[in-house]
Formats: sequence, structure tokens, C-alpha cells
Amino acid sequence: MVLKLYAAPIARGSSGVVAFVLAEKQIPFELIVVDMSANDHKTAEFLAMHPFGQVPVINDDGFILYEGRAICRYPAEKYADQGTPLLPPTLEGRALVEQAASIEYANFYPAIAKLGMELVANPRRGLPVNQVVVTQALAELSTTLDVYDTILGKQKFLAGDQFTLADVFHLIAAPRLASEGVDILTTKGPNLARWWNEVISRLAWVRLQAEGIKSTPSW
Ligand SMILES: N[C@@H](CCC(=O)N[C@@H](CS)C(=O)NCC(=O)O)C(=O)O
Repeated sequence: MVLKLYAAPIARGSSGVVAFVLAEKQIPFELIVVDMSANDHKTAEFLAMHPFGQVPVINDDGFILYEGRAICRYPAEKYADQGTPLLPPTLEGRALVEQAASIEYANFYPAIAKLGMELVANPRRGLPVNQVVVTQALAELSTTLDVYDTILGKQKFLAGDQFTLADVFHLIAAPRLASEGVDILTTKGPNLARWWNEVISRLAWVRLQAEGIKSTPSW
């Protein structure tokens, strides 16, 4: 049975990276569009799959999984030899991916999420931007990105010279900020800019941004 992806069709956030990983791994899937404006993610049927009532969710032949980063890890492991290898073959290589992924979740994403809330979500809802939060989040992000620039001066990607899930997870929220004019990822350092441009230029990502998430992807 083909894997089912429950998501909105826009390739953003965790849904976007899950669709990206499925494309990189060349895994066919059926998109089940969740109409969040109709609260389809809060129905009893949906909550039985995802008790927090969020997208994305996958159903792989009866195996149900939610949380974007967890979902990405699953096809990367299950289809290790298919499509782009997103995890290294050695235990040490995978440990380095977990190290970089942990920094993404603990240091990078929280600052990006605060900026996203203040600079994207709040203005859209007609709420004022809290400049104190913005300044603080930019300072936090800046500290992380300075270290990234040093790391990326010694290796191509965040977990070594291979493109891995640790790089992929950075696509969850940062591209949206860039589209709102916060271009810190391309201005903070040359190694950082080189890495980020490479990540956002992946063919599967470019196609997803152009076409949205579709059941029958063009890859
Ligand atoms: N940590 C979750 C976040 C998922 C998430 O925030 N999904 C949003 C859409 S991008 C959602 O479903 N929001 C509806 C809600 O929280 O009620 C993940 O990575 O999957």
C-alpha cells in the first residue's frame, strides 16, 4: 500500500521537509490534504492518528507516525539504499548527524521560531511586532550561526561532508523567514552562505517550492 502523507499542500514547515525527504528518497506517496481552515486536523478521526491535532502525519501500511523530524528519520532508515542517502552508513557518522540535529532543535529552531512568530505570523494576524523579542532572537541566532560558519569552514555540511537529515531539518522554518527579508543565513558568513545556498538549491526543494506537495510528484 502506498504511503499516505496527511498535510496541507503547501511545502512549508514540517510538512515541507517530510515531502522533501520523500522526494529525495524517491518514495511514492498519496497526499491526503488536511483542510486546516475547516479544522480537519481536530476531528476525532484525525486526533486518533495525531493526539496533538497537527500535520504532518504519515500512514505507512498501518504504521502511523507524527512529528516532522521523526517522520523524516523513518524513510531515511527504512529506505537507506534508495534515492539520496540522508544518513551515513557508520554508527559514528549517524551519531554526528544526531549531534548536529540536536543543535538544530535546541539552538537554531527556537530562535527561528521566535522570529517567524514576530515577523511573519503576528503581522499576518494584525498583531504588533515585539522588537525586544526580535532583537533577542536575532542575537541568539547570530551566536549559533557564527559557530556554524566555523564548522562549515572545515566541512561541507553540518554533520560532515555528506548532505544529511541534520541539514534537511534547517528547512523547516528558515526559508519562510528569508522570504520575509530576514537574510541572516546568507549574510552572516561565507561558509554559512555557501552551505545554505546549497541546501535550498536541492532540486527536490526547488520543485516543491514551485509545485507544492502533490500526490504524484514530478521526480
Ligand atoms: N512539531 C511539529 C509541528 C507541527 C505543526 O506545527 N504543524 C502545524 C502546521 S505547520 C499545525 O498542524 N498547526 C495546527 C495546530 O497546531 O493546531 C512537527 O514538526 O510536526
